Amino acid sequence: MFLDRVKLMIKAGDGGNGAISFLRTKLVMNGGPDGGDGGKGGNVVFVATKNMNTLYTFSFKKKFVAENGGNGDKKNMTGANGKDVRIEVPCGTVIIDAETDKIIADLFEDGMEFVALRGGEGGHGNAYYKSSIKQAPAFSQTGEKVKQKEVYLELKTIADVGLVGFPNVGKSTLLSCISNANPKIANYHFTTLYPNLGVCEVKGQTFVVADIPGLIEGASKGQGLGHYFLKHVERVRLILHLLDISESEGRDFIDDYHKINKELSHYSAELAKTPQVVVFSKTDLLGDDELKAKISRFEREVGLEHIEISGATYKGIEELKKLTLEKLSKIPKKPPIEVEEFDFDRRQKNTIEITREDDGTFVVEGGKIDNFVRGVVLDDTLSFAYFQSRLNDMGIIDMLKERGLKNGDTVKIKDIVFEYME
Ligand SMILES: Nc1nc2c(ncn2[C@@H]2O[C@H](COP(=O)(O)OP(=O)(O)OP(=O)(O)O)[C@@H](O)[C@H]2O)c(=O)[nH]1
Ligand SMILES: [Mg+2]
Repeated sequence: MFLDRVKLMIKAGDGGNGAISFLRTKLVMNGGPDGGDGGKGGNVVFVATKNMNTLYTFSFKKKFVAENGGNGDKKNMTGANGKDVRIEVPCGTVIIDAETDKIIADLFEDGMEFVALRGGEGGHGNAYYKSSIKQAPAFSQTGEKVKQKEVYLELKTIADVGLVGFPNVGKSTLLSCISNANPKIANYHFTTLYPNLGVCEVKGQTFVVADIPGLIEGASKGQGLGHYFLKHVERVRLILHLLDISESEGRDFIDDYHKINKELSHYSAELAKTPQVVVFSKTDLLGDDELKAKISRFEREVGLEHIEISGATYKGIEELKKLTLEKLSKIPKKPPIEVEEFDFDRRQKNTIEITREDDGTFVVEGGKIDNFVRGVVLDDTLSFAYFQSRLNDMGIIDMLKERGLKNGDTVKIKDIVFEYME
């Protein structure tokens, strides 16, 4: 099975909670606060590897969750940081935000890494809150909770060369002759059901060849499987366009040439501009004179660079490998897909927004608030007093007053609802 688009659920680890603890030893009865901070949650990291070429593994596993940070402990022990979850994907995997459909990364090169989601921050332990006024804070901060997200992975194969042509023209045969790949070859249409990749070596240099199956007339409009696979030709630098010059299936080979090109240009204007070399296959099935006559006709009517091969006798195979390498040396690598400036893992830590409900209640929201209320323990007077004084320090009371806050008005901050008193 070939899988080149999947939806995954990913989640970074939550931060660990800070601890509440006071030092107690034989010698010190009522020591100071020593609750340690919580550890940071693990990240979600995607890693490109050349050892995979489909997204097949994701048909079983679609959920990836990084480890949560450990909670802080007594004796100022910081919680352990959560382990990252590392997701290996084939080179050429594009990561798309399922919510906005925006591309967030293009992992085009082996070893490339992308941190998609960062783990939550650990909460501070009560030791952190000790000050000259609060000698014994009996509260700590909870770890930052992070949300899960959904992404699509879409594979746009990274190959240097794409083999295109009608079914049965000998694409897989050619791939098996020039590379280490061992594709299925048979005398019927759609033998190959998904793109095969092979590495071809010439004079100590290598390039990657992809056999793109299923292209037929109407492919760009969704006929057959071709349209589905055209995205794998998008990034090739050179197209080897195979034409069965023996016309073993009764079609006109020049007609085939135009039809395939039409599909490529319908799919994308960019693809139509990709340099091509025409490869005449199955030349062993023609006599010399017949072959010559057909080639002259092609030269008159089309006039594109071409080469003759036979997968049966190996004629032209070495020449084709050398020609391909020579061509590639002059064509620059395609750049990765441009990714828009966009923070997928957006956490607006500094925002404060004030709105009013129908009954006049003031609602305070925003990233800064999320962070701040993590430390409030409602049934602890010290903690609540700390919360109130921080509301002043942070300028939130002033902001509320600007919006018309008066004595007796109700204020809602996350789960905390209180009546304002000057
Ligand atoms: N005589 C001869 N037969 C060939 C040559 N190349 C391929 N064939 C035969 O043509 C048939 C189709 O070859 P494949 O390589 O499977 O063709 P394909 O283009 O990959 O076909 P699909 O995967 O169906 O798109 C097989 O029976 C091959 O043995 C050739 O150069 N000469
Ligand atoms: Mg094939």
